[in-house]
Amino acid sequence: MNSARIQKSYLSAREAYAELGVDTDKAMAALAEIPLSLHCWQGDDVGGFENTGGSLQDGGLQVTGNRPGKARDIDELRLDLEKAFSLIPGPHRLNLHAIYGDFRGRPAERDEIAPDHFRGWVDWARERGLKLDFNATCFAHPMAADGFTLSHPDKSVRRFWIDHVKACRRVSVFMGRELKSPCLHNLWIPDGSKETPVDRAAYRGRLSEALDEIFAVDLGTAIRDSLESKLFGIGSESFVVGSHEFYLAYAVAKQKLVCLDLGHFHPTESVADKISALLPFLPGLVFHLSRGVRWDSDHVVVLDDSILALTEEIIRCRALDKSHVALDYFDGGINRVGAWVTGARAVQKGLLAALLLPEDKLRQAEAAGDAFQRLALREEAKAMPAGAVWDAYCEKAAVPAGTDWIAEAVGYEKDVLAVRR
Ligand code: RNT
Ligand code: ZN
Repeated sequence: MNSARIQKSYLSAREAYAELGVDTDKAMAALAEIPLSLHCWQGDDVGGFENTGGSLQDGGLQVTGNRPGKARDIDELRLDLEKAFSLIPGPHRLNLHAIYGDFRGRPAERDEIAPDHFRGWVDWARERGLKLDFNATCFAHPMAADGFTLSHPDKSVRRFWIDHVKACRRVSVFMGRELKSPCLHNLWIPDGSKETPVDRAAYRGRLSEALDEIFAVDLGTAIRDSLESKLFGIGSESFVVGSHEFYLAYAVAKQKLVCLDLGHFHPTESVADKISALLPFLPGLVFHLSRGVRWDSDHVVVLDDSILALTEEIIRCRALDKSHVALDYFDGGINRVGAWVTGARAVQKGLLAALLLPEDKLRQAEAAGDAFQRLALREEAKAMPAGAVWDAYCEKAAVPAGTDWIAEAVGYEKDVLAVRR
């Protein structure tokens, strides 16, 4: 995109926003302070680098699409991530799952993983100014094949997964300390069933006990723990042990973070509306930005109403300090690097749109009880030139503005991804 044109459009946009009392330079500066946690698993369809013989479906996740080019090892994944990061403006985090450790030469069962398996990731992240987040992987493993992990009726299965999550928390502390930024450790488990169990309470009682054991050791400030609920999954249509109510109650009682995945609620339920209700009672919220389509929850994020509502609410509630914004989707059917960038830029555009709203005027109208002006102003704000501010922001961050990055993603797929067989 032509730099002179970007500047010209920006100056005109800046004036238009100033008329509404909005400072576009301030909005850009605020956006530059918001880290996004990019999910590593878009790069290889949640495959990971271990070899346990488990299949992804042993845990209720499914990736569709068979496009050539998924990362086959750590080096390829890092290369792809570097490409993606180069097309996304601003500061970043990388969100790793336990199955993405470096197990070359030192294979480990899930309950044996250790900081050493992630030293390479930490070094790589440090060199690039990235921070790391982490997830226990309680799926895609023979021990999860019957759909239960931490709430499993069999004590030895529970032991295995409890030990896995404990090990993952230790890895998180290592990452947080090494990179001098608290590592978010998020826990999602697939536990649930296709049909309704007779004794739901027993499953939830066991999960609660398992969590108590997992969190029994206070690991300090280098780690933050969050719990992610789900409404239903493949094979857990009738019952999910870790439902929203279960984790919310647990998190309030034990002061853990709650992870709200946009694809894990009833389609008409507003995740944005939950923020102001939950934040007063929780140490923080994690957002898994995803896009639900009918029964499936993991489509590439686009700038739709749910993202706009959520980003607006995060800004409006002054919730940034207590929010952790992460991406969570996987599409194996399109350019995988392009999928990362599409979602990340969509979220950033949503945040920018929120930062550019004429907040003072809207608050004044509300305080005056003027619902009409509040409504009309919000409507007009939708046609303001936010795109011109976005382009200027990209240029300032030295990443391609406008549509220029698309050609780069296409070229990368052609030159690098498509030749992987
Ligand atoms: C699954 C959850 C979970 C996973 C990742 C891979 O429904 O959304 O967050 O997508 O941990
Ligand atoms: Zn999620």
